[in-house]
Amino acid sequence: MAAEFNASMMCADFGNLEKEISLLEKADIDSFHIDIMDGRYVPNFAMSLNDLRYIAKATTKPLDVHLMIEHPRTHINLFLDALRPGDTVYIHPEAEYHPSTTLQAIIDAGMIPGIAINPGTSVETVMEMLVIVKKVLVMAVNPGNAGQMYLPYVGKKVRKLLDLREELGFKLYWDGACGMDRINEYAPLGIDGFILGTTVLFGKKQSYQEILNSLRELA
Ligand code: S6P
Ligand code: MG
Repeated sequence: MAAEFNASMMCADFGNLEKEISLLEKADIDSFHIDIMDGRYVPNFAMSLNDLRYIAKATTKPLDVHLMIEHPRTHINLFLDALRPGDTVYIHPEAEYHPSTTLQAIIDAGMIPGIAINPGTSVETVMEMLVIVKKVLVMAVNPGNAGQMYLPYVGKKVRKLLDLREELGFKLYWDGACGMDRINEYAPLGIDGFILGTTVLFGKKQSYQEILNSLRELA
């Protein structure tokens, strides 16, 4: 199956958000990736609840909410209430005392549960959660900022996760420093999707349509 392409909306032009959403929809983006931060779990703020509410109203495409916040269980209902059934919510297991309780709350609300795995987190430490979740977001950069350098040691972990994917039944997505080179290398291995930010999609001379057309030829 062809890989999905999701737009990392923290990289969009916030002065023209409505237009950005409509151009990405016309280019047939698969979903909108929304990076929620608290300035504590990661050293940045990026997007927040009102941004999520706005995008949820502006599109019928699926949303992909990446929670980079401490103890997401405390505020999870605020986010779940802003979503539609079938949207995805990723948490970082390190940010929660009891991550599987939070994942259960996401499942009970009718959303797709996911975990994000940091570059420094090994597969072994999240093995039990891999059984529960439907999606895994593998971070190729440390969470918090767009435009960072790819951390090549993550490649070995991606291959390990691809091996486990069939057995455990989750989908695998790539987040961070994702360009043509990464897509060229990892799409043929069967990765399910890529989160696109400043590396390949935003702030370029080509239109979203042109960029996504050439990425689809690769994947
Ligand atoms: C990072 C965040 C990501 C970035 C995206 C940016 O904390 O989770 O979703 O927004 O990776 O992409 P790029 O190509 O600028 O690294
Ligand atoms: Mg993200």
